[in-house]
Amino acid sequence: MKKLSIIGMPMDLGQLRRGVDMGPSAIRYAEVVDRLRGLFEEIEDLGDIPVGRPEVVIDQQSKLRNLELITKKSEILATEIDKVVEKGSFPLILGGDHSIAIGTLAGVSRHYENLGVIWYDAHGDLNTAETSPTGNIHGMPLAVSLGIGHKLLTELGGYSPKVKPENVVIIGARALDDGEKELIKETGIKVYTMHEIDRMGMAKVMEETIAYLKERTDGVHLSLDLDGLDPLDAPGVGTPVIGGITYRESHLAMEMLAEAEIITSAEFVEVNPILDEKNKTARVAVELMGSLFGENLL
Ligand code: 6HN
Ligand code: MN
Ligand code: MN
Ligand code: MN
Repeated sequence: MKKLSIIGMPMDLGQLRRGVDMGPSAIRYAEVVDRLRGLFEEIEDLGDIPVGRPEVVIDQQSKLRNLELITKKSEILATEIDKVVEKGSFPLILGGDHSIAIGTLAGVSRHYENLGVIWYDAHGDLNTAETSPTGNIHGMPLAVSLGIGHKLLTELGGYSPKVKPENVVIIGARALDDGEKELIKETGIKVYTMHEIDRMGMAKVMEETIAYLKERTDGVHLSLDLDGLDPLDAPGVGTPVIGGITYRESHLAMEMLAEAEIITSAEFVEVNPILDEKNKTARVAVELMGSLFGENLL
């Protein structure tokens, strides 16, 4: 695509560790615009959606932490993204914790008949208020986008679901909760856990993913949680899980997506500079964006 629009979503309300609200700043500090400049005809940075840093409010009825605020802020994000897609620009969203995906997908998906989603993550983010071990909404955005969860969230943008289970591919899973495993079995979502990545290799995983999504979708959103990578390569995340995808495997995955030209929107989430080592995780995020947008293609 010719034009890229960057939007920062400094929201940390989907979990309990403060600091992930500084993700967009850390990614900009890692020179995201400079890195991507040659890869687009035009890049605009639309700045951050104002979120603020309110104290934690627990929704007593549903036990969903910060439900109202997340809903409100996600609506604003969805509206901004909708405008970006409308004008034919590629939306790149900088998180923020993974709860931002609820707003991202609400803004993007209305423009597609069959949006595909690649969920690159150590986690499934398929919890509901009933199955969640924490009440943290960043563990729920994929379920919400499938239309499963609290109505305030699933109905965001005035339509539901945002994605069909058969259009979703999870890559890198290694910390699935019991309820999430059940939901995966029920819905038939395609999942490549670390086990499959080890057995098949990342190249085969991506080949299959690309072929699968290409034949059934008319656009693909990449939701990349930095904790999908191994904490050695991406230490600045709130919920690290050892034994993750390596730096090189991740670049290979991004390069194959660039070659296939299937990605139509993307978000990079869960970068927490407070927990990071000299902004390493933000730098890795920017490097992966470079590969995703084709900097290594001849
Ligand atoms: N993320 N499954 C755990 C929960 O609280 O539901 C962890 C979720 C992590 C979410 O990393 O985006
Ligand atoms: Mn529209
Ligand atoms: Mn996640
Ligand atoms: Mn995760």
